[in-house]
Amino acid sequence: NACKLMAKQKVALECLSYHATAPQDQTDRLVQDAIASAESYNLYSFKFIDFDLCDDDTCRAVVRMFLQCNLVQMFQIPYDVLCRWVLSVRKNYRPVKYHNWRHALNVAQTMFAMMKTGRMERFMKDLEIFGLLVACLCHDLDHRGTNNAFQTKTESPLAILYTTSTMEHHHFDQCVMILNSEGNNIFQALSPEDYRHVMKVVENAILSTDLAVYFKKRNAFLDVVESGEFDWQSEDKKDLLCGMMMTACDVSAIAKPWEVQHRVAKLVADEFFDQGDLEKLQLNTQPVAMMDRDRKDELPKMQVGFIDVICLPLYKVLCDTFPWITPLYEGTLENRRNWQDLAEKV
Ligand code: 5BB
Ligand code: ZN
Repeated sequence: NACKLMAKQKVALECLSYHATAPQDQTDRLVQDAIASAESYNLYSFKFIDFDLCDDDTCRAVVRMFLQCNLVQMFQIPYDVLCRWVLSVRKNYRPVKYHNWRHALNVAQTMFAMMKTGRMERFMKDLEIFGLLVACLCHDLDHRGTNNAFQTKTESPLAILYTTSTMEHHHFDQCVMILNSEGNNIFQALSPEDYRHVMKVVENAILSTDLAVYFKKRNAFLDVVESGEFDWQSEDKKDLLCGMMMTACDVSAIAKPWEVQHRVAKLVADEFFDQGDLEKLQLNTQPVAMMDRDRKDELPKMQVGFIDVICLPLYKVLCDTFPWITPLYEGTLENRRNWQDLAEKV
């Protein structure tokens, strides 16, 4: 426990020097900005791409999603607080190759599209939609481009603090820290009961983005679906569903048009290779194939494995239950064919 306390202090100190919320002039500018339509940002589409958006537009697109879900009015979010919070969240992502603010935006947009175009909002309470959007935007906060196994291997303070789902606990901590910063609490008008509920939704959702948690919960989810009970209202079932939706959004780059998927997979690979380099240099160990630059020819084969083991089973069961999200399944199948073709060329 003394160990944990030390670790906590180390993490706190490290974060103190890095963390800051958005400055007032930046907030003022976003508050004044006109927010373009959801259609102009292509927010309703499962083929949404962030590549052509400038940094300012990424924030405007997020504000548009909140407006479009009527969350500002419904939960009386002061508009300047919403704008400051969005900018603060963006600021607390690091400029790593894949797990950066753009990834968070894409995950949130897929959640928005699943709710609206995928017609899943009818199974959710407004407060849960609010919580899920927040969770998507915050789910990888302060990611360092290295995974849980790396934290454990390097005995990082974070790994001492949290032995399982190390990074995901940290992402949630960062999320809470931003909300608790002056002028950033978009939940400020909620009743104590709603506040507790939405924080529970956010926590469950962020912790569910650990792939280990997904594997642990997937069978329970399949059981619920197979039992044919479409009553998603009970608490545990709702938590399971929210967790599966988070994973579906987190990996949704795999369902994008081929050119986009190809480009994003390169970013994922580059981040993995950077970790592999650290392992070779700092730890003097041989990284797994996925993180070994010298084995980049195996990328197509690994993507096929990723699709078969993680993505298609998830999208299949979700589509069987919620048919309007089928574009995620079809897009993934199409990319599987492309990766398989490339794998056969090597
Ligand atoms: C994933 C689970 N892992 C513990 C072992 C490796 N696998 S994998 O074989 O399915 C795999 C997945 C192998 C290579 C991969 O990318 C090579 C570029 C991927 C992969 N993962 N491909 C992707 O396009 C994406 Br998106 C992802 C998800 C990456 C983030 C996963 C973060 C989980 C948080 C702990
Ligand atoms: Zn993520």
